[in-house]
Amino acid sequence: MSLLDAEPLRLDVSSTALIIIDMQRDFLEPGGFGAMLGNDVSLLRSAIAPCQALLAAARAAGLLIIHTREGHRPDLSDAPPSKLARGGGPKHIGDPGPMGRILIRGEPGHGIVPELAPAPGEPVLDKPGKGAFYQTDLALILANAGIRTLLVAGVTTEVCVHTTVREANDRGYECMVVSDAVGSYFPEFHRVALAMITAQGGIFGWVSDSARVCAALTRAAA
Ligand code: TIU
Repeated sequence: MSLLDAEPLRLDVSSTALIIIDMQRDFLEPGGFGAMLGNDVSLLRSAIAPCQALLAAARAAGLLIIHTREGHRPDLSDAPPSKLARGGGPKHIGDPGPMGRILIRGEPGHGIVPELAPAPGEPVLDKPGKGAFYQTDLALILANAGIRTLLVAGVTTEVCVHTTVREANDRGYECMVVSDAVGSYFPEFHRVALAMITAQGGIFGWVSDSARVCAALTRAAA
């Protein structure tokens, strides 16, 4: 399978995984960390319905589905001081927020939005950084499952999605970023981040939309 031959998109379900990045309440819900920093969370919430469609199609096709969450230990020992110091707003990681301590594992705001709740058996990966490969067992999980291609969804397009795609690209994975299933607080960053992925003949990977990817999954599962 080549993702270059994407008309119509063909997917090998046995070597493809769906990874949904950081669809957490703290980033997506009004009153969460993202909203507290002055961001318009509706720009991220538009990715929820396409992610739901992808989840349903991926589950029906029997794909490996991985969910990630960005966050830290309650004692913050896994958070670099540089990360804790930045943010610009009145609140920082670890501070009390409306949904518990901000981006701390186990707190309500750290959880995945209920619309995209992981199903039993779907790995949920806690990551301390932006990239999903950094200090996690993602590479091991993918290798054990024989995965070569990642369908990538989640937030935010230019931060955790991009970092993960770059990490995956250097490790030899094909990445297909699902344009309407990713989102950013900054529409211009979203647009340019997607353009950067496919520039120069697919410098980091490929971009499609949820309708085409779901159709490909449905065809592959038939
Ligand atoms: N998941 C993710 O992208 N974390 C961020 O901190 N994103 C921002 O855009 N800030």
